[in-house]
Amino acid sequence: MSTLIKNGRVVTATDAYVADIFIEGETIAAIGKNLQVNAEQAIDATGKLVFPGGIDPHVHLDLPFMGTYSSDNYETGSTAALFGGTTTLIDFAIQTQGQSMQSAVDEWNKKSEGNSLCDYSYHLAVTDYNPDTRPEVKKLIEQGITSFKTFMAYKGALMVDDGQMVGLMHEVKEQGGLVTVHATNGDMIDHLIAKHRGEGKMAPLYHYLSQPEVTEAEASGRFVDMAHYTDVPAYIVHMTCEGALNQIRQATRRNQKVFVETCIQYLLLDASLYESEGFEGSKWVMSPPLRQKKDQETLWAGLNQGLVQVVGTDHCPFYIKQKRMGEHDFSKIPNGHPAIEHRVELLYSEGVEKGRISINKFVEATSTNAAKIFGMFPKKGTIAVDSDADIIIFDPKEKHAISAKTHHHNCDYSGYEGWEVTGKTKTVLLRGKVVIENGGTKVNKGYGQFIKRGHSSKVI
Ligand code: DUC
Ligand code: ZN
Ligand code: ZN
Repeated sequence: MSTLIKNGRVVTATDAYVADIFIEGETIAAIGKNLQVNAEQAIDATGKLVFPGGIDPHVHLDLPFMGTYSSDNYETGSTAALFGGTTTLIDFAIQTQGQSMQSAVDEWNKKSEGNSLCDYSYHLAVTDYNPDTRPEVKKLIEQGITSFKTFMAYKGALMVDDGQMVGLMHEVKEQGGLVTVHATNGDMIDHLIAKHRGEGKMAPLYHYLSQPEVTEAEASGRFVDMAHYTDVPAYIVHMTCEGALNQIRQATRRNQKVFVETCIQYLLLDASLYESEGFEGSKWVMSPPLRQKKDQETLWAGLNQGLVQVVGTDHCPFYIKQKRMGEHDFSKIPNGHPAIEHRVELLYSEGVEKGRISINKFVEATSTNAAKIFGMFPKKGTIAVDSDADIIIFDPKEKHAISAKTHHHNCDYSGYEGWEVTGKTKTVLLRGKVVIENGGTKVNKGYGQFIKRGHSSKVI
């Protein structure tokens, strides 16, 4: 199949110009003005923006967590992703303590294979690093799983101690991978949760008050120091606050680069939502929690200063009835919320349209930097000759409102209900095929492929 996208404004991390894009098979064959080619189909993109397909590197599909499962599986989650312009997602295959890393990959393959509409990969979430599991790092990198996630919180289930962290970092550095982290001080948080519960403070607000900024700043600093000592490529997921970002800023003085991801909710929403009526605040119970308005400003500044490279989602939806597991105890509310469908449109509307970031920065943060950091560039993350034809055709003028009534997440609420957004994903191509058009999907589950990723670097 060949396709000609005509007259769109092609925007990459560095350029913006009007051109035609000629696609043959799965990849881009030519880009230029008034291309004279014989294409089997043509798409008129006049007046539209043409972006590289979005990459969300922080997604949890069908995740067993806190006594339940996140409510989007590969079929529903990848469908929602495509509707919003995300063509590749990276999920977390989570090792069960006492078992191998490979068994986590096998378990996640059962969830994903034949079910995804978009392309996907996994980070391997290492919860048990020991002499038996150490040789698996090399084997996973050979399979194209080159990033290793760690948790500094959730003791007894996911958390690794500092000895395991440093051991893993040495090995990952040796084998050419990247270590990522959920950086919050688990022991301190567990103490604060127990304290609040002991005082009978059970409302969703106490989820927030059990994870103060210092818990994230301290753990981020500790992680940065261990990464510096071991010299491993490193990445902090879902950063929320000024205190944590200051640790990164400080590290730049010794010329250390640690990559930083924030998530769209931390740029746009704040902790006042935890004071909503009744149990409403549970909709935004996630870890780390939403922060203050001053932290939002810090994160926007971090994007512009090049300290924050990626905007993800930590998409991890639960139905209200699942959230009600913690109706009388905030510590039992499943952590997470739906977001994958709206990341690209919200960042465009609130970032580019409102003048907070440039359109090139938007492409970097939604696509290019994740492709570079996670070993998929230039196959993914840009619009260039020989790259995969993963493309969003975007109407920058169309206004619409976000609602659980119209979203494609398998979830009965939206954290952004009623938000007015300017700019809409109209048509999406994934590896040369139109996958979203006229408000519908054009492919079936199973079209999405596992993407083998390459080695990591400390610089992009
Ligand atoms: N945070 C969440 O909110 N959900 C899933 C895991 C996590 O770290
Ligand atoms: Zn996390
Ligand atoms: Zn997560």
